[in-house]
Order: sequence, then structure tokens, then C-alpha cells
Amino acid sequence: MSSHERFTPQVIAAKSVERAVLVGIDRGRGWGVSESLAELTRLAETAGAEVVATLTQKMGAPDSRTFIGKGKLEEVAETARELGAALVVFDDELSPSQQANIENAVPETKIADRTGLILDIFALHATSREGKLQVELAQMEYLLPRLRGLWRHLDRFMGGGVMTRGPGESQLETDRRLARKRIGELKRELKHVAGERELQRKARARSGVFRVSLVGYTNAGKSTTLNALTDAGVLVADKLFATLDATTRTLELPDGRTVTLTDTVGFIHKLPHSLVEAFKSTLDEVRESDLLVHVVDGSHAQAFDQIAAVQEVLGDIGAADRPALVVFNKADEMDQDMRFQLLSRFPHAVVCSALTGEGLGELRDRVAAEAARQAITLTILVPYDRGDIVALAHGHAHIVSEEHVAEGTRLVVRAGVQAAGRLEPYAEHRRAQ
Ligand SMILES: Nc1nc2c(ncn2[C@@H]2O[C@H](COP(=O)(O)OP(=O)(O)OP(=O)(O)O)[C@@H](O)[C@H]2O)c(=O)[nH]1
Ligand SMILES: [Mg+2]
Repeated sequence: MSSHERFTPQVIAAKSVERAVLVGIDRGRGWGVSESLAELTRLAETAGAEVVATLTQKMGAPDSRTFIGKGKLEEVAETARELGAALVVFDDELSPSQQANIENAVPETKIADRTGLILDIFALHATSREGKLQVELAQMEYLLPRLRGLWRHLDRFMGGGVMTRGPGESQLETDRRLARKRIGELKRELKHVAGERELQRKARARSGVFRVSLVGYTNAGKSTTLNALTDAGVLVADKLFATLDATTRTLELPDGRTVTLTDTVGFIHKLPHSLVEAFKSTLDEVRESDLLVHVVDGSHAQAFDQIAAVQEVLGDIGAADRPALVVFNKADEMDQDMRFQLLSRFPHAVVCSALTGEGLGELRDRVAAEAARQAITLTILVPYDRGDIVALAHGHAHIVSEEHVAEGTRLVVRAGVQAAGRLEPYAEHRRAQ
């Protein structure tokens, strides 16, 4: 095996603390640059780096060649040199060519971006086999188009020039081929590993039990909420992306009804697309949930921005249409004014503290009310010429089972009052849970 037969993803943060300079652009809209850089600081610290400076530049859109302007880039190089920073992190995903150009302009320094940092944290925090495979897949997808950048780096190290170009290019081809091969292997392995969880998920779907998923921004308190409601014993930590695996527990509600409650990976502003793709099967549970409990850190100054970021990811994964209940957590850290502001924007939200238990009774009641509202189970028999009714059931009800019989399609569905009313004419049985 040649020394390049194995391709290992680059690890941004080394074991020892690395000094880092952060760079962001102020677009004058959307998230404020200082808030975004404060979050990037937390990400950098979580990955094991120490932030020694942050630099910003005002511009409507990033420069297509170097992300920030040339002058600013020189300032970044100068700052990194003066402060002995080995790492410069940009607050947006850099294109492969931007990355290569910046590497040329800021020599002797590792150049990373928000995406690379998030991927690095995921790699540090992944514990299950599936989680590790998902993260490696996301890393490889991210690295594949950037392999050229790594090679340019090496070429320069070797002195560059005519003699190094040939072998460099062919080595690049080899690396690309190996990376693609690994991506294929990872996808196959993931399919295999996800099999068991898939089976459980499908069994839950068939059982018709009402399924609730906790979704929300990282560090909002999803795992703490699951633990408080079900004694699940899931890891809780004051760090970003503490838990990556999905955990499902049974939750008994005050009215005697039983539902399942799933805690899943947290979201973030500018969540890398490769991660969303790689975590697709973990996020299937969210997409298929009957109810999303959107946990928000109500004590955070960016609570509303974080809600918008979560809604964006929910849209990306095809879960935007799921019924959602907004929960403002960390009530123990809120003052009266904050509560008022949160509730005036989201009047139907629940305010609670998973830490002190305040408001958890109301949360249980509200979940029970949602489950009751959506809980009419119908067995319908739809003639084959009424494909529109089958489509209606798929679009607006939960399909418990579906079979094709001589007279048509027989479906067992669970639906809310409205959809149930429209499907009722085809009912064989009707049952309210
Ligand atoms: N003060 C206060 N802190 C809380 C509350 N709920 C959770 N926390 C803290 O917030 C931090 C994050 O909690 P987690 O439950 O790990 O958050 P998460 O949403 O699961 O985060 P990720 O798994 O990283 O996406 C921990 O330090 C918790 O102790 C609360 O109601 N009040
Ligand atoms: Mg968690």
C-alpha cells in the first residue's frame, strides 16, 4: 500500500489548544456579525481552539476570489502572525477556490471555515457507530472538492515548479478516486448500520402511536427536556452539539395516553448541507413525527434568530409542514420582560424550565391535547378510481397501514378532525383514541 492509499480527513483542531483568528463579514442584514462571531467563538472553543482576535469587514456579498477584500486579507495575515495564531477561521463556508486563494495569501497558517469547524465538532462528539459513519461521510463530501487546495499546499512545500506538477496532479486524481471510493463504502455501511433503527422506526410508524420529536437549536435544552420528562439519562452538556444520536423513549401523558418522544441532533445557523444529507436517516424520525416540540433557549438574546434558523433546517429536511409546539425553555434564566417579549411573538408557546421543572406539567398537557386533536383512527376503503382520496390521506393523515384488495385500497389512517371529516365517507371503522 502506498503512503497515499489511505485518505484521512484533515482535523482542524489539534489536541493542544490552538490560537485562532476569526473572520466574518458584516452584510448589514440578517444575523449581526458580532452575534455570529460570538457563536463561531463558541464553536472554535468547543473544537479546542482559543480565539485571540476577531476581524470583520462590511460588504454586501463575499468576494468571489478571496471572500474578504485583499487589504483585509493582508490584515488577517498580519494579525495571525503577530498573535502567533496557527488557525484562521472564516464565518461562512468558503468555496474550494476561495480556500486555495486565501491559503496562498496567508501562508504557514491553517485556513478553516464554519463548516469545517462544525464537522470537526461532530467528529469529536460522535459516539455511536452510525454517528461516526455519518460524520465521516459529511467530512468526505466536504473535502472531495477541496482536495486541490491541499495539493497546492503540498506543491508549495515541495518547492512547486515544473517537476512537481505532474506527480502532484496524478496524486490528486488518486486521492479523488480514493475519496469517492470511501464515500461509496460509507454510504453502503450506513445503510447497513441504520437498518436496525430503521426497523424500529417503521414498527413505531405501523403501531400508530403518536410520535413526538424534540427539535431545536443546539444547546437549547432538548436532551434535558427528554430526561426531565422520561428519565432517559441522555448526555446533557453546556457545549454545542453535545448529543448527535437520536434517542426515543415512551412518555406517559396525564390523560393516560402513551406517546413516543425522540431527542435528536441539534441545528445551527448555516448548518452545513453535507451534514443535513449525512444525517438524513436520523432526521427521518423528525420528518415523520406527528408533532414537533420546538425547544428554544428563551433566555438567549438570539432566541428569535435561532427559531428562524431551526425553521430553515426543518424546511430543508421536508418537515416544515409538521405541526409544531414552540417551547421557551430556561425559564429560570428569564426576567419578566423577556417572557413578555417571547409570548407576544409566540402567544401559544409554553414557557418552561427543564432544569427546575417549572412549566413541564403544562408541556405534558399541551402534548396530550395535540395527540387528542389528531387522534381519530379510521379504516377506509377507497375504490381504485379515487386516487385523489388516497393522495388526500397521504397528505393530511398518518398512514398506519395500506393494502390493495379487490375492491380498492384499504387504509388505516390516523387523522385530525378536519382530514377525518373528508375521509369519513369511505370509512369502514372509526375509532377515537
Ligand atoms: N438554566 C437552565 N439551563 C438549562 C435548562 N435546560 C437545559 N439547560 C442547560 O443547557 C445546556 C444544554 O442542554 P442540553 O439538554 O444538552 O441541550 P441540547 O438542546 O440537547 O443540546 P445539543 O445536544 O448540544 O444540541 C446544559 O448545560 C443544560 O444544563 C433550563 O431549563 N435552565
Ligand atoms: Mg442534546
